[in-house]
Amino acid sequence: MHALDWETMRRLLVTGGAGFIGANFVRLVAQQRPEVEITVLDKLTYAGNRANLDGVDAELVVGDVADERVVDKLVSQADTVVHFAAESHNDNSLRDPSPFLHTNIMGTFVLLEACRRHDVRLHHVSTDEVFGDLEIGADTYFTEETPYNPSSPYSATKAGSDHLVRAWVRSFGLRATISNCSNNYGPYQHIEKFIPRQITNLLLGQPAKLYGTGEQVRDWIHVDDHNEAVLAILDRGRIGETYNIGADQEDTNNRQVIEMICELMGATDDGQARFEHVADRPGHDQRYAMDANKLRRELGWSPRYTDLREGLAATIEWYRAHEEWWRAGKEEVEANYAKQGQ
Ligand code: NAD
Ligand code: TDX
Repeated sequence: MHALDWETMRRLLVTGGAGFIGANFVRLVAQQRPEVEITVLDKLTYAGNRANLDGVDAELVVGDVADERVVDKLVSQADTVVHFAAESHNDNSLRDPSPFLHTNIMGTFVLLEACRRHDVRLHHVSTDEVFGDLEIGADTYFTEETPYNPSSPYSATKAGSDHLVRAWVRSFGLRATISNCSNNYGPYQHIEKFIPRQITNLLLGQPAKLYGTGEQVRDWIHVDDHNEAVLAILDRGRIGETYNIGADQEDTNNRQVIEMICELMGATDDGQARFEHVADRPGHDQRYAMDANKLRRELGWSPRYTDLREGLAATIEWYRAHEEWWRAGKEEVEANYAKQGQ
């Protein structure tokens, strides 16, 4: 199995490139590889935002990754595709799973068929959640060999998409790789997600919202570290392989993350952190922890953000400086959460 010759990557198609991780990826590529022509295919759902690509030299095509006509044309013009487009929020998948089936399963299928027809290299971006969850406090980690055991409609559809990619590699010789990454944080993350929700609540003088007891653990990684890993896989990854991505930061539970954010933002009342407990998420995964040794060893990748507190401080500053980016959508997001007692 051969790695991609990076010199041959000239025309890059990024699906979901107007969302959180995809837009940060497009920014990174535009900055590091100015010779690459970048096209973004994005449906601009509630999670996509044109403004995420402001000032970036990339063409945005507004369309659905499950639309065979538009996908076939764009893939035929590309030599490399990176697939971020997805419905990405667990809580939404519990309210209405239908768009998750459409985008995550059908969208991936349509893209795979186009890549097969045009013999185009694909990298599929996936999540640690496909493995299910781990016991809190146990010395266990997900490896690339951990059996899939997804819990929510979101993670089940991501698991399904990973299986499709592997089947297309094996059955049709598609030149594809997969990465499964842990929880990202950083600029441009939608305010429905845990960290930006708490930061923007506190900026508005509202309490942070903790599901249940807050003992759950996530393996937080800065979005730039995730995207550097995707570049390393495109550059040096072996076709047909899967790589776990994680920054070994699974020693802080949700409650501690909120306490850290409150402290960094000076949000304390008489020494009490300013948060409240709200209804727990049904089927809430307890702990995720990634073993990313294969990526580190084979591809020489390592994370630059190794101190969660520093990464959070920079992220808080970004949300403070970009209120115009998040303010308009805040009431609607909170109204939807309120309906669920969250
Ligand atoms: P996001 O929700 O912020 O962005 C998703 C983007 O996809 C949006 O711009 C949206 O408009 C677009 N999109 C949705 N449906 C589409 C469709 N049918 N056709 C075209 N575009 C469509 O998500 P994110 O957090 O940036 O996640 C990106 C990818 O990374 C997803 O595949 C997700 O599963 C994966 N991932 C996310 C995390 C995380 O912590 N956020 C961790 C690991 C993996
Ligand atoms: O207000 C909240 N309070 C809270 O305690 C929210 C929104 C979440 N939580 C908890 C639930 C989780 O234990 O925080 C943790 C993180 O929640 P999310 O940001 O919703 O992320 P998670 O469900 O862990 O999934 C994320 O990581 C894996 C991304 O949303 C996925 O796209 C990715 O695949």
